[in-house]
Amino acid sequence: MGLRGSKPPEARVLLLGLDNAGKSTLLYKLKHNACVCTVPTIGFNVEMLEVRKNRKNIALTLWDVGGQGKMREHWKSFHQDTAAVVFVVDSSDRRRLGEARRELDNTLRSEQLRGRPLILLANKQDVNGALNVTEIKDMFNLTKICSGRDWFVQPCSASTGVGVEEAFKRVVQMVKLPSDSGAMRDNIKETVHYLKASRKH
Ligand code: G3D
Ligand code: MG
Repeated sequence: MGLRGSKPPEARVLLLGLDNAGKSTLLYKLKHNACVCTVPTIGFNVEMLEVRKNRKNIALTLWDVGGQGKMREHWKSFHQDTAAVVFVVDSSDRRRLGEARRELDNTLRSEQLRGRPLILLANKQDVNGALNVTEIKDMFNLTKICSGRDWFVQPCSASTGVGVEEAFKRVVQMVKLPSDSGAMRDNIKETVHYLKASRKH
């Protein structure tokens, strides 16, 4: 926390990806350096981490929005004021790579995410037969779909922790800071209200 209760500016990072990609495992690994048993995320998990960037403290809020089909339609309500997108891919699940690619394509088409950096995490590298970074880059056609934004592919394993710290450092480096943190906080509150309301239906 900042001095005398002053809050550091917040930057929202979206953790997206299909269900089972490893988003929740990654979030817990980052926050607690622990592997916990995850259950499919219904709704969202959010964690805040304080980091330093450009000699300032910033609070990164990492939003792990449920990846199951039903929740994906809500992803777009998180796009506003997003400082970076982290898209997690299960590199070992070749069957679902096409589906993951379509979701990433859709996400990057969002007007509100225009120019926002993308960090693609090629997760589950510990699994035999997982696609490597070059294969993932080609498979997702990243050079083409990421024109006009910074992007990076980081191999990692959320279970073993290999590559997780590097991924996070990369996120901090690439994140775009909001110009108005007050407005950002209001937006986060609004999003929480929106999701709570939509879960009741
Ligand atoms: P999600 O939040 O993206 O839906 P989870 O995914 O974090 O819930 O993870 C889904 C499953 O993948 C979990 O297994 C989790 O342990 C596993 N997993 C996550 N990351 C890795 C990884 O890097 N390597 C391996 N081998 N497994 C991983 P279960 O069996 O609990 O469903
Ligand atoms: Mg989850």
